[in-house]
Amino acid sequence: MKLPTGQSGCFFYPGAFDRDQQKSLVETIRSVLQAAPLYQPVMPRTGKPFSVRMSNCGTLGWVSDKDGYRYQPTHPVTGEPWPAIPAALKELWAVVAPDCREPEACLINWYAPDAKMGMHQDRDEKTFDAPVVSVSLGDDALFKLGGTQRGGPTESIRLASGDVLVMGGESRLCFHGITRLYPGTSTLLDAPGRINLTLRRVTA
Ligand code: MD6
Ligand code: FE
Repeated sequence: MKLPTGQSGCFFYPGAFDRDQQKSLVETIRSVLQAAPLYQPVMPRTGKPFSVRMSNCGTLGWVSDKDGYRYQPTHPVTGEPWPAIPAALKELWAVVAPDCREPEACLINWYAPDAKMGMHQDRDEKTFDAPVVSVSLGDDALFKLGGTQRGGPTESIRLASGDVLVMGGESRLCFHGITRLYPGTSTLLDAPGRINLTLRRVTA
């Protein structure tokens, strides 16, 4: 995909997971969330809560609290190790990032209908050699994608259930965020809302 700012390495695969695959992925994520419940992260310093609730699977999980952003091997509330990354997601990684070592972290973001995600870069990993691979499930969302400098030109992509977005290469550090959801556009989940999964390699 050609970005407004010209970076290469960003790939969009609409409908990469069909309906049955999405259903099965949701069931798998539900069982992950039974072991590692969604919690409400807060912003470093300010302690302002995110509107998105989060959990993780993998050997490392991304967490945010008053002390900062980091990866850690255990759930911040239960203290338990994160569950393993489901096979279907490891298979996706092998297809879209065949030359990279296996993913270590899968961040699970849950959006209520009014939740958003501010513009950010994914830069807490020790290596940027591997892409971030994202899967959307449930209601459509508007994804805003810019360049590597905050405040530059952006474009918006409407992400639907089953879509996969890969941000690697020059696009790995591009700013991005979720502007809004379109509640009621998917019947995949029992209630309005959206799940986003992002797979990452954290260590070199
Ligand atoms: C979301 N996604 O789609 C938020 N990050 O809800 C991300 O923050 C993201 O989709 C890095 C690469 C791809 C992404
Ligand atoms: Fe991100």
